[in-house]
Amino acid sequence: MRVVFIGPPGAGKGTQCERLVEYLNIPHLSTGDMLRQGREEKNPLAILADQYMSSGQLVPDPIILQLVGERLERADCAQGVLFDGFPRTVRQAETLDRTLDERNSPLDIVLELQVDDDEVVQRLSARGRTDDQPEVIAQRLRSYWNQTRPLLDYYRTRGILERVDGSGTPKEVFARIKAAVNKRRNSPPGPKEQ
Ligand code: B4P
Repeated sequence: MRVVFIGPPGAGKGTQCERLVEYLNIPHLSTGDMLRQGREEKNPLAILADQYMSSGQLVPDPIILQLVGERLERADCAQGVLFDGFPRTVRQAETLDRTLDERNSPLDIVLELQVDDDEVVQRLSARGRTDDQPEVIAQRLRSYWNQTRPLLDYYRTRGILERVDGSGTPKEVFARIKAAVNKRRNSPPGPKEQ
């Protein structure tokens, strides 16, 4: 399966993706993890990206698209992939669609993990990563509402969007995700929604 995970920062994407890749036995492509790993390895693109990440802004599309394009070339992505935190802009989504269409392997499902802003702030403040400072969290939420939320309509009109309630324990949330994924697996995509 080819799955996209969308949700505000701190919605639990990373937490749930770890479980889902194991369940579906597909590789996990997390742009956030790739950028952080690149930063550790002093990769020039990731170092450039760091100034955006540390201020809570989205990294420019060309940097992200280059990183993802290179990753998708690897053989393990041939049978399926879980995109975590990518795409985050309509331009990223359009580029991904074109790439997958060329391979005749379109997305199967887009999961929207829904958690309200207060809960997000609470979760991220408890984690304490360098970009989990209050003013950076506020900017990450603004980036989500302004640049990433429009993607939901993009995928809704394609008939592949599934909403999942991200509240409750990680186990409860994962049970809802499994149900949404299995519903799609057992029924082929319906006609496109208008
Ligand atoms: P990401 O690494 O994708 O980080 P995130 O959106 O903050 O989500 P994350 O995965 O960390 O949080 P999670 O919900 O799992 O992005 C970081 C930055 O990289 C972005 O701000 C941006 O600058 C850049 N970037 C990445 N991809 C990009 C792209 N495509 N385009 C442009 N820029 C890009 O977990 C949060 C916390 O909640 C954890 O501590 C977890 O333990 C906890 N938690 C999870 N589930 C919970 C539950 N059910 N109950 C309570 N706590 C829970």
